[in-house]
Amino acid sequence: MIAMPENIEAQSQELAKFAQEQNFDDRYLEYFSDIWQEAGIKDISKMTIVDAERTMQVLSSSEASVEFVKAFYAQAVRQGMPSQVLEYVLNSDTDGDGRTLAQEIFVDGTDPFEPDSPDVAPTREHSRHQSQNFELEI
Ligand SMILES: [Ca+2]
Repeated sequence: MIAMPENIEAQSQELAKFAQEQNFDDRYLEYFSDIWQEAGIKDISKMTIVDAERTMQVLSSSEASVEFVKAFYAQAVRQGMPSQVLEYVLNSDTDGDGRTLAQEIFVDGTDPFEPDSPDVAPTREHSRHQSQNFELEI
């Protein structure tokens, strides 16, 4: 289940370091607080694994970017998220693609809540077709 336990401490430190370097603006902080609220968490320092699951569900159902997910948990670290909860989050593989959240946000740069298939690039074929085909409807 746990993919790389020997690195979890390093990953936690990495996130903590990232948190120190960040200066989130008010807009970000507002998004964060929406997520805490939606997940029903009032005190980050008393978070449990169940709470962590809920934050991941909320992030997963929102259209959060990788950067946002990283920033969100970095801010949580700053606000005292318990280390065992952080480790749980970092080790989680919500999308079941075999890569942990930590691997996805630090190494792959992929969405930790969506399985990725990098070999399947979206086709651009019809964008050209569409532009030739516009209609003046207004
Ligand atoms: Ca994954």
